[in-house]
Amino acid sequence: LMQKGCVIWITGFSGSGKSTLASMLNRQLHCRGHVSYVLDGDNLRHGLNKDLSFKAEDRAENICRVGEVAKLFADAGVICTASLISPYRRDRDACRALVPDSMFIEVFMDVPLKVCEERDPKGLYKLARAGKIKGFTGIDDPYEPPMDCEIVIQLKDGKYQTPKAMAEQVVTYLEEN
Ligand code: GGZ
Repeated sequence: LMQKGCVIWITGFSGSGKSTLASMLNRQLHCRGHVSYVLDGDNLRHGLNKDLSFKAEDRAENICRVGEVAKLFADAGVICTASLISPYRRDRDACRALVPDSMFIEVFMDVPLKVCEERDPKGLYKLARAGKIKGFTGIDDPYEPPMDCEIVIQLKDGKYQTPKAMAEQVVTYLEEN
């Protein structure tokens, strides 16, 4: 019996743990015998989306293209996880509108900017604060958190949860719905 495909759309600040969750989720789904695939914003910007900048209209185009690709995967029966900052509500909602509502699962990485900035895994916040990167999400570009999403991933006692715990939260949602 073929599994039903869906789109798992992970949104949140740079450094909030989107890619970590996406790859652990991918692993857990594989282990359970599902076919899944990850579309990572940062990776795709080196290929499919390498012509796009970080200004609002290019982010919208970036998100729209990934939404279309995710839809194709979902149509093919794949559990497709997209991890992009996707800072604008309107762009995320446009992706949601591409598939039946029950096939779009929006996951919000609810990590305060301060925590992401302290982690700063690639040193990008530091560059943005120094004015060396312009239009960085959270510093001098907006982020609009989801108002009604399917899953919220939160800190535990002010600290990041383990990748395993975060992925299990999503798998549990998928099993229950
Ligand atoms: C936000 C930026 C920027 C600016 C470069 N703003 O944490 P990362 O480094 O590895 O991933 C981020 C990635 C964001 O790409 P997305 O395709 O997810 O963004 S969006 O959905 O908004 O289109 C970050 C890096 O690119 N990066 N410049 N100005 N993030």
